[in-house]
Amino acid sequence: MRLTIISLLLSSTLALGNTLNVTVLGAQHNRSTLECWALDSGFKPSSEAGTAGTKSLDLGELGGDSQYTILPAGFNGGRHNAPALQWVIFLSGLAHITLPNSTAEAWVSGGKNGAILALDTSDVSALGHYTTYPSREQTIALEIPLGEGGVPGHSVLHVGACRGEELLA
Ligand SMILES: *[C@@H]1O[C@H](CO)[C@@H](O)[C@H](O)[C@H]1NC(C)=O
Ligand SMILES: *[C@@H]1O[C@H](CO)[C@@H](O)[C@H](O)[C@H]1NC(C)=O
Ligand SMILES: CC(=O)N[C@H]1CO[C@H](CO)[C@@H](O)[C@@H]1O
Repeated sequence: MRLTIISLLLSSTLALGNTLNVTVLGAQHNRSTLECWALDSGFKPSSEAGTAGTKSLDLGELGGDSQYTILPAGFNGGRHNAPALQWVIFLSGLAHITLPNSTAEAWVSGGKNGAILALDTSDVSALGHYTTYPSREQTIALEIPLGEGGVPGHSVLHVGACRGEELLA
Protein backbone atom coordinates (compact mmCIF):
# COMPACT_ATOMS: atom_id res chain seq x y z
CA MET A 1 0.00 0.00 0.00
CA ARG A 2 2.64 2.45 1.13
CA LEU A 3 4.81 1.41 -1.78
CA THR A 4 1.96 2.07 -4.22
CA ILE A 5 1.46 5.55 -2.80
CA ILE A 6 5.17 6.26 -2.97
CA SER A 7 5.42 5.04 -6.54
CA LEU A 8 2.32 7.03 -7.50
CA LEU A 9 3.86 10.15 -5.96
CA LEU A 10 7.14 9.40 -7.66
CA SER A 11 5.59 8.88 -11.06
CA SER A 12 3.54 12.09 -10.87
CA THR A 13 6.63 14.04 -9.76
CA LEU A 14 8.62 12.43 -12.53
CA ALA A 15 5.88 13.20 -15.04
CA LEU A 16 5.94 16.86 -13.99
CA GLY A 17 9.73 16.92 -13.87
CA ASN A 18 9.78 15.53 -17.34
CA THR A 19 7.74 18.14 -19.10
CA LEU A 20 7.97 21.71 -20.21
CA ASN A 21 6.52 24.47 -18.05
CA VAL A 22 5.48 27.54 -19.95
CA THR A 23 4.24 30.98 -19.06
CA VAL A 24 0.81 31.54 -20.55
CA LEU A 25 -0.93 34.80 -21.38
CA GLY A 26 -4.50 33.62 -21.04
CA ALA A 27 -7.81 35.28 -20.29
CA GLN A 28 -10.55 35.01 -17.72
CA HIS A 29 -13.66 37.17 -17.29
CA ASN A 30 -12.66 39.28 -20.30
CA ARG A 31 -9.24 40.15 -18.85
CA SER A 32 -5.79 38.85 -19.67
CA THR A 33 -4.10 36.61 -17.11
CA LEU A 34 -0.64 35.18 -16.53
CA GLU A 35 -0.28 31.55 -15.49
CA CYS A 36 2.40 28.87 -15.40
CA TRP A 37 1.37 25.63 -17.12
CA ALA A 38 2.95 22.19 -17.22
CA LEU A 39 2.29 20.62 -20.62
CA ASP A 40 0.71 17.14 -20.59
CA SER A 41 2.86 16.01 -23.47
CA GLY A 42 6.08 15.13 -21.64
CA PHE A 43 9.60 14.66 -22.95
CA LYS A 44 10.12 11.25 -24.55
CA PRO A 45 13.09 9.68 -26.24
CA SER A 46 12.99 10.82 -29.83
CA SER A 47 12.87 8.19 -32.55
CA GLU A 48 13.53 10.61 -35.37
CA ALA A 49 16.69 10.35 -37.39
CA GLY A 50 19.19 12.94 -36.28
CA THR A 51 17.80 13.24 -32.73
CA ALA A 52 17.20 9.54 -31.91
CA GLY A 53 17.39 8.84 -28.19
CA THR A 54 17.41 12.47 -27.10
CA LYS A 55 14.63 14.17 -25.12
CA SER A 56 11.87 15.52 -27.29
CA LEU A 57 8.40 16.89 -26.60
CA ASP A 58 5.62 16.73 -29.16
CA LEU A 59 4.05 20.14 -29.81
CA GLY A 60 1.44 18.67 -32.14
CA GLU A 61 0.52 20.05 -35.50
CA LEU A 62 0.93 23.81 -35.62
CA GLY A 63 -0.65 25.93 -38.29
CA GLY A 64 -1.29 29.28 -39.86
CA ASP A 65 0.74 32.25 -40.91
CA SER A 66 3.95 32.40 -38.86
CA GLN A 67 6.23 35.37 -38.27
CA TYR A 68 9.92 35.89 -37.51
CA THR A 69 10.02 39.31 -35.88
CA ILE A 70 12.98 41.53 -35.03
CA LEU A 71 12.21 44.05 -32.29
CA PRO A 72 14.81 46.78 -31.79
CA ALA A 73 16.35 47.24 -28.32
CA GLY A 74 13.99 49.27 -26.16
CA PHE A 75 10.96 48.77 -28.41
CA ASN A 76 7.56 49.41 -26.83
CA GLY A 77 4.85 47.19 -28.27
CA GLY A 78 2.09 49.04 -26.40
CA ARG A 79 -1.18 47.47 -25.36
CA HIS A 80 -2.48 44.74 -27.64
CA ASN A 81 -4.16 41.35 -27.81
CA ALA A 82 -2.68 38.14 -29.13
CA PRO A 83 -3.62 38.20 -32.86
CA ALA A 84 -4.33 34.46 -32.75
CA LEU A 85 -3.80 31.56 -30.35
CA GLN A 86 -0.07 31.16 -30.78
CA TRP A 87 3.32 30.14 -29.50
CA VAL A 88 5.68 33.06 -29.14
CA ILE A 89 9.25 31.84 -28.94
CA PHE A 90 11.77 34.47 -27.94
CA LEU A 91 15.16 33.61 -29.38
CA SER A 92 17.09 36.61 -28.04
CA GLY A 93 16.60 39.74 -25.98
CA LEU A 94 14.05 40.28 -23.25
CA ALA A 95 10.29 40.78 -23.18
CA HIS A 96 8.48 42.38 -20.25
CA ILE A 97 4.77 41.61 -20.22
CA THR A 98 2.35 43.47 -17.94
CA LEU A 99 -1.42 43.50 -17.63
CA PRO A 100 -3.70 46.56 -17.48
CA ASN A 101 -5.06 47.31 -14.01
CA SER A 102 -2.88 44.61 -12.48
CA THR A 103 0.53 44.17 -10.90
CA ALA A 104 1.08 40.81 -12.63
CA GLU A 105 4.13 40.72 -14.87
CA ALA A 106 6.37 38.31 -16.74
CA TRP A 107 9.99 38.73 -17.76
CA VAL A 108 10.84 36.39 -20.61
CA SER A 109 14.45 36.12 -21.75
CA GLY A 110 15.26 34.93 -25.22
CA GLY A 111 16.72 31.42 -25.34
CA LYS A 112 15.93 28.00 -23.98
CA ASN A 113 13.14 29.31 -21.72
CA GLY A 114 11.85 31.71 -24.31
CA ALA A 115 8.66 29.89 -25.36
CA ILE A 116 5.33 31.22 -24.11
CA LEU A 117 1.73 30.73 -25.16
CA ALA A 118 -0.20 33.89 -26.07
CA LEU A 119 -3.93 33.18 -25.95
CA ASP A 120 -5.50 36.52 -24.96
CA THR A 121 -7.21 37.24 -28.27
CA SER A 122 -9.61 40.20 -28.42
CA ASP A 123 -12.69 37.96 -28.22
CA VAL A 124 -11.69 36.82 -24.72
CA SER A 125 -9.78 39.84 -23.35
CA ALA A 126 -11.10 43.39 -23.70
CA LEU A 127 -7.83 45.17 -22.85
CA GLY A 128 -5.10 42.65 -23.76
CA HIS A 129 -1.60 43.15 -22.36
CA TYR A 130 1.45 45.40 -22.67
CA THR A 131 4.83 44.25 -23.95
CA THR A 132 8.09 46.17 -23.84
CA TYR A 133 11.56 44.94 -24.79
CA PRO A 134 13.84 46.60 -22.24
CA SER A 135 17.21 45.00 -23.02
CA ARG A 136 20.16 46.49 -24.91
CA GLU A 137 19.97 43.93 -27.68
CA GLN A 138 17.29 43.27 -30.23
CA THR A 139 14.60 40.77 -29.30
CA ILE A 140 13.87 38.14 -31.90
CA ALA A 141 10.49 36.44 -31.66
CA LEU A 142 9.07 33.58 -33.62
CA GLU A 143 5.26 33.54 -33.67
CA ILE A 144 3.62 30.26 -34.62
CA PRO A 145 -0.18 29.90 -34.48
CA LEU A 146 -1.63 26.79 -32.86
CA GLY A 147 -3.10 24.29 -35.27
CA GLU A 148 -6.48 22.58 -35.26
CA GLY A 149 -5.53 20.70 -32.11
CA GLY A 150 -5.89 24.02 -30.28
CA VAL A 151 -4.55 24.75 -26.84
CA PRO A 152 -2.21 21.96 -25.70
CA GLY A 153 -3.28 19.73 -22.80
CA HIS A 154 -1.82 21.02 -19.57
CA SER A 155 -2.16 21.42 -15.84
CA VAL A 156 -2.02 24.86 -14.29
CA LEU A 157 0.88 25.01 -11.84
CA HIS A 158 -0.03 28.43 -10.47
CA VAL A 159 -1.13 31.98 -11.22
CA GLY A 160 1.73 34.16 -12.45
CA ALA A 161 4.67 33.52 -14.76
CA CYS A 162 6.83 30.39 -14.42
CA ARG A 163 9.99 31.03 -12.44
CA GLY A 164 13.23 29.60 -11.11
CA GLU A 165 13.28 25.84 -10.85
CA GLU A 166 10.18 25.50 -13.05
CA LEU A 167 12.34 26.46 -16.00
CA LEU A 168 15.06 24.55 -17.84
CA ALA A 169 18.42 24.75 -16.07
C1 LIG B 1 8.13 22.01 -14.20
O1 LIG B 1 7.62 22.31 -12.94
C2 LIG B 1 7.54 21.19 -12.08
C3 LIG B 1 6.78 21.61 -10.84
O2 LIG B 1 7.42 22.68 -10.21
C4 LIG B 1 8.96 20.71 -11.79
O3 LIG B 1 8.91 19.54 -10.99
C5 LIG B 1 9.65 20.38 -13.11
O4 LIG B 1 10.98 20.04 -12.88
C6 LIG B 1 9.57 21.55 -14.06
N1 LIG B 1 10.11 21.14 -15.36
C7 LIG B 1 11.25 21.60 -15.84
C8 LIG B 1 11.64 21.13 -17.19
O5 LIG B 1 11.94 22.39 -15.21
C1 LIG C 1 -15.50 42.33 -22.96
O1 LIG C 1 -15.45 43.72 -22.70
C2 LIG C 1 -15.74 44.53 -23.83
C3 LIG C 1 -15.45 45.98 -23.46
O2 LIG C 1 -15.97 46.31 -22.23
C4 LIG C 1 -17.18 44.29 -24.24
O3 LIG C 1 -17.48 45.07 -25.38
C5 LIG C 1 -17.34 42.80 -24.58
O4 LIG C 1 -18.69 42.52 -24.89
C6 LIG C 1 -16.91 41.94 -23.41
N1 LIG C 1 -16.89 40.56 -23.85
C7 LIG C 1 -17.32 39.58 -23.07
C8 LIG C 1 -17.21 38.21 -23.64
O5 LIG C 1 -17.77 39.77 -21.96
C1 LIG D 1 -10.34 50.57 -13.23
C2 LIG D 1 -9.14 50.86 -14.06
O1 LIG D 1 -8.05 51.09 -13.56
N1 LIG D 1 -9.31 50.83 -15.37
C3 LIG D 1 -8.21 51.05 -16.30
C4 LIG D 1 -7.73 49.74 -16.84
O2 LIG D 1 -6.77 49.92 -17.85
C5 LIG D 1 -7.23 50.67 -18.95
C6 LIG D 1 -6.15 50.65 -20.02
O3 LIG D 1 -4.90 50.91 -19.48
C7 LIG D 1 -7.62 52.07 -18.50
O4 LIG D 1 -8.11 52.79 -19.58
C8 LIG D 1 -8.67 51.96 -17.43
O5 LIG D 1 -8.95 53.22 -16.91
